[in-house]
Amino acid sequence: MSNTRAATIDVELDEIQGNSLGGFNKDYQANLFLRFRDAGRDWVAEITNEISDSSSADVIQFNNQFSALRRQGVKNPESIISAVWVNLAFSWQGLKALGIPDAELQNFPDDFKTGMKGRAGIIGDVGNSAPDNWLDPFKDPANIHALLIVAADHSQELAQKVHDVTRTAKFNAGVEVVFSQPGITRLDQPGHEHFGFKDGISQPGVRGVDPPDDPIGNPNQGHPGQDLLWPGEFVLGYATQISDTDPNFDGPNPEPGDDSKSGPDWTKNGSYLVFRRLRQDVPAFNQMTSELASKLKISTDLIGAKLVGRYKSGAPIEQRKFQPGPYTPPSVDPGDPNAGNPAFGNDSSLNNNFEFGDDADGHFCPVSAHIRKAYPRDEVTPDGAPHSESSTQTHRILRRGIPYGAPFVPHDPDSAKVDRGLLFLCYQNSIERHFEYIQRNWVNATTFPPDDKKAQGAPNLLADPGPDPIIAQVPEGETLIDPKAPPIKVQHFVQTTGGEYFFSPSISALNRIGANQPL
Ligand code: N7H
Repeated sequence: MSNTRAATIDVELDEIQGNSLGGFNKDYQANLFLRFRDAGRDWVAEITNEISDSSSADVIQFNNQFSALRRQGVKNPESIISAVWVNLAFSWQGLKALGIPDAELQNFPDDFKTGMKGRAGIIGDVGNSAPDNWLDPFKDPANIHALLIVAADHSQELAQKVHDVTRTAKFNAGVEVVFSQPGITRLDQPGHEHFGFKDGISQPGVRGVDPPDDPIGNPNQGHPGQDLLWPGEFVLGYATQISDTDPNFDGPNPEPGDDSKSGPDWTKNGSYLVFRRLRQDVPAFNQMTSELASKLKISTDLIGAKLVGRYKSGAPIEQRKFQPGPYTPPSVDPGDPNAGNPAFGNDSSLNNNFEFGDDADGHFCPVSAHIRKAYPRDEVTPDGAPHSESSTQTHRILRRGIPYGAPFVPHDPDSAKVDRGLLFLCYQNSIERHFEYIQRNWVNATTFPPDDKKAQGAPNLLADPGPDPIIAQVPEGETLIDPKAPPIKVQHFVQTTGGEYFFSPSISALNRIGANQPL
């Protein structure tokens, strides 16, 4: 990544809803799935007033202030500043229910028109993750017209806002709540998901939004290890990544590609949103990791890190770059948090600054680890070297997930029965090219990442990598944890229990929909 050409772009942040480019990042979130009645548009006009104050410009400004307070040593900045955000996205059925003309509706891409239930076969929702086993509201997508997201720093502020926006005459006349799904971060382990791992560390950097922040002055890098991508990968109407590059260039192509376009013209500054309700069986996951640890004679910390690619603290397992001299793995695994340097988990200048190319056989970070399957960085992909990294950067997502359900309390039989998991949300310019591509070609593909030496008759790996050991929807997989040992059986404890595809329009498009004006 030695290129030094700077590239800037103006992004209309006031026009773009805040959870896409900004990221709400709140402790409390209400997710209201709505069905429109005939007067749905009048309510859209009303709620757009709220959404105008929850643009990406508003959210980014707030998040910057919040981070500045943290840097000054304030432990709980939400006791000094807080905000409540509101965003809205429509399913294709919802746009239809609002009376968007058929010629425009047909212009949307097939993935969005078909919806998540219809695409279950493509994204691998089978067995207990199949739509027949989803929660009732998601079994009948014709009733899910919109997703209203309300997010807040404090539970009382969230409750008040939800009350305010759902008690108006226009809401009662135009909308019905089909399903309400609360999200709440783990207050016992802030920033960690229910299996115990720190989440939300690695996100793509967006040009025109995230400033270059690289100590060696590379204008194409955000935080060290975070490539800056063209905003059109996530929002419509802007330059995109180019999927190939000069073979001598190290890193993704920094030149701007064509502007992203999808659906009718009024989709500019909009983004496609995937919502997925993923249940996690935490006691079963814990039991499996301790059984695997005794079988392999390693610590539970290390087996967890091998499955995910990061220790629970967030420290990447791939951290040789920071070891002085040639790295030798310790003969006894010191375990998390003493593995390597615990600061790797929290320090944004360290915790994402790694690649996989020097560890092609997965000796340190298994080729099957969740973060390696879901974002292979400089890994050779089926698109083939030397363009792999440029191509990989056309399949990134802005993840905006939040846990749901109370954390698991060991030895409490009632706690084991609680429904808990992750509400997985992500934004992109095309669901097929981003979320679905990751599911289909990487996460669920047992041969991904490919063995780059196999074709030359000297394979690096003893077997195929296997499915993603954390999120693959088949009950278990043969997973390659050690390149020179036979794969091991890993059971999977994440189950899809519902979801839908949405489109999050620009704020001016929302205004025009509400006012019943031509789009
Ligand atoms: Fe994953 N986990 O706790 O194990 N994820 N994820 N994910 N995930 C990541 O780097 C997890 C899910 C991605 O940039 C971390 O920010 C769980 C889906 C991507 O290096 C952890 C669930 C999809 C990344 C988890 C779940 C992805 C990522 C490390 C479900 C897409 C960034 C924290 C219950 C189809 C990789 C971090 C990168 C990171 C976990 C779901 C994708 C700890 C438990 C459905 C792209």
